[in-house]
Parts: sequence; structure tokens; C-alpha cells
Amino acid sequence: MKIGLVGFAGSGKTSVFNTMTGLDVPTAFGGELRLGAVRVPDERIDALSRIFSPKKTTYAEVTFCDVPGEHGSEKKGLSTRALQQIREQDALCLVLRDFMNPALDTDPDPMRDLEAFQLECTFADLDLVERRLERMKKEPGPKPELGSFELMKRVLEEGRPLRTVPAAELDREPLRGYGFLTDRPLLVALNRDESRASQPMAADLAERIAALHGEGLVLSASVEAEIGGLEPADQIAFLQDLGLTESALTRFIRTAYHLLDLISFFTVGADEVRAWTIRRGMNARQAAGRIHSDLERGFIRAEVLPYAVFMQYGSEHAVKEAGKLQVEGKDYVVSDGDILHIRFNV
Ligand SMILES: Nc1nc2c(ncn2[C@@H]2O[C@H](COP(=O)(O)OP(=O)(O)O)[C@@H](O)[C@H]2O)c(=O)[nH]1
Ligand SMILES: [Mg+2]
Repeated sequence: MKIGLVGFAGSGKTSVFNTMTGLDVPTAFGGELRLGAVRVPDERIDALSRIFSPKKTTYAEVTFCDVPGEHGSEKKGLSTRALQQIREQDALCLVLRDFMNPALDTDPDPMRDLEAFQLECTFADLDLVERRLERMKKEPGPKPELGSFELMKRVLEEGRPLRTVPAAELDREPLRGYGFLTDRPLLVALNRDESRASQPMAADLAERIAALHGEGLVLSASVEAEIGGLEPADQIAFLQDLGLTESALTRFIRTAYHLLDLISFFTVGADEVRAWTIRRGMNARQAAGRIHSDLERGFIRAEVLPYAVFMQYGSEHAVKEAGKLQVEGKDYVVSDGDILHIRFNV
């Protein structure tokens, strides 16, 4: 699962990528595509780790990808290669510039950049849809996808992203291989300079993002970079000076995680407290398979302990005494925050 940091050159993608991954990629224009694993902060794991004092604590991770977003041949728009790289991402995080960048000759205008990006993605999708429709017309025999493609053409011609079409109206399953850009989950990060980091997003921009069925948030890559280099005690004072209460990074990473429809279940013990990532809707047996294929193959049952219940009783023993331990079969749909013990036999 990859989340692509996308957008135009100079918007701060590499800066955001560096603060999240702790890497130190040069923030020059262009550059290469980079991948970085990012730990998903989770207070529940912090709390479980305090209780179990395990030898090892493991957080969930997501992969972020810094997509250079080079311009096309006419020095504007995105190049074919950039669009192809964006197509390979599971979710898109559009970084919009809202600070003066001396290397660019235009003032920041996030709405302009949002519309430009949205338009490029729409054209790229429309191009795919139209070409496929042309081919379908020439092919003999049944065309089960015709209705879907005609619907997508109408939606895109109206300037709407495909992600706004409800699942009941468009069957995504046969469309997976196409990699439609406007169907990807979208997170819009407005990248501000320090002085305006605490101001909320302008209402018109927030409304536009909502209309595109995206999620929006404000951050400042330069603030995040500075926080990263400070001692914890200094971090709070630094944030307060800027009118902020917390780093935006935690919220950013968590939002991206949920955008992918990912949830975490936990395993606990003296050796390790660990968060595991699954897609929402997976059952106990599939979840067991994330831990080890033996657990999936030899699955017998899952002992389930929702995090909130565990915290209410304070220990596994107390939960059992109270008769609150759930014993579930393979079809049980795992919830975010479930603590699982898989019983298996191979
Ligand atoms: N003032 C300010 N400058 C930033 C911020 N984020 C990035 N920059 C600067 O903008 C320039 C381009 O940033 P970079 O991360 O390379 O953008 P990219 O082309 O989207 O990867 C660099 O000089 C950064 O230092 C920010 O939040 N505030
Ligand atoms: Mg860059």
C-alpha cells in the first residue's frame, strides 16, 4: 500500500517526505522517486506497551512515496512519466503550496494548483476511457464494461472525479487494472509557511476539497522539520509560539492510513506488543494470515478483546474473570483496535 505525495514542483513534497520518514533527501526540484516507510503513531500501542513492558514494540507502518511531479514539455502541467508514477499509487496526497517560494515566479495560489491538478487527472482519465470506448466499438461480441465506461465518460466530462460515483452505481472490480487517477482516495495537504501555520484553511478551498470527496488538512513542512530537531520540552514551547497545540504530522499520517481503508489489530505479550495492518472488512482468519500463513491455515478460533474493553478491566485476567472475552470463528470481521489471540493447529 503506497501513498503518493504528489503535486507540482516546489510545493514541498520532499520536505514533507523528509519530516515523516526522517530521511534527508535533498529538496531540489525534480529528483528521483523515493519510497519511505513511516510509522503510524498510535496511543493505544503506547498504552499497551506501558502495561506489558514487552521486549519489543512494533507500530503499524505505511509507505509514502515522494513523486517528483516534473513538468511536461511546455514547462507546465505534469509530464507523462509523472502521471504514470502517480497512477501507481494507492492513494494520493496532494501537497499544495501556500508559501512564497523564491525559486518560482508565481505567488502561492492553492486553489489554482488544486484545480490544475484535478483537471490534469480528469483529462488523463478521460483519455483512457475514450480510447477504451473506441476499441470496444470495434470489437465484436458482448461488452459487459460498456455501461461503466459510458458512465465514467459522462462523469469526467462534467468535471467530476470518479471517486464521487457511489459503489452502487459503478462496479470497481473490473476497473482495477486501469489505475484511474480521479478514483484514488485523495488527501489534500495545504503546506503553509510558519507565520500562518495555525490559521484554518480558507472556506472556499475546504468546500472545493469536500466537493471532490477528498480530505483536507493544514500543515507546515518547515515547522515540522524544526520540531523534529528539538527536544520534547522545547517542542511544546516552539509550537505554542506559533499558536499550535500539536504537530500536524501525527494527524496527517493517521488520516492517510484511514484513507486507504486500513485498520490495525493488536497482538500483546511479554515478547512483543504489535500493531498489524489489515483492510477494513477482513475476517479473523485473514487477519491471522497477516501474522503467519500457518495461523491462517491451521486457524481454530480467535480470542478477541477490544482495546476499550481491555483498558476498562486493566488486564486479560480481569477480562476473563468478568466473562468479557469474545471467542470468535474464522468469519468474525475484525474491528480497529481488536486485541487478538489466534488459536491454531498445524
Ligand atoms: N517557507 C516554507 N518553505 C518551504 C516549506 N516547505 C517547503 N519549502 C521550501 O520550498 C522549496 C521546495 O521544497 P521541496 O520539498 O523540494 O518541494 P517539492 O518540489 O514539492 O519536492 C524548498 O526550498 C523548501 O525548503 C514550508 O512549509 N514553508
Ligand atoms: Mg521534490
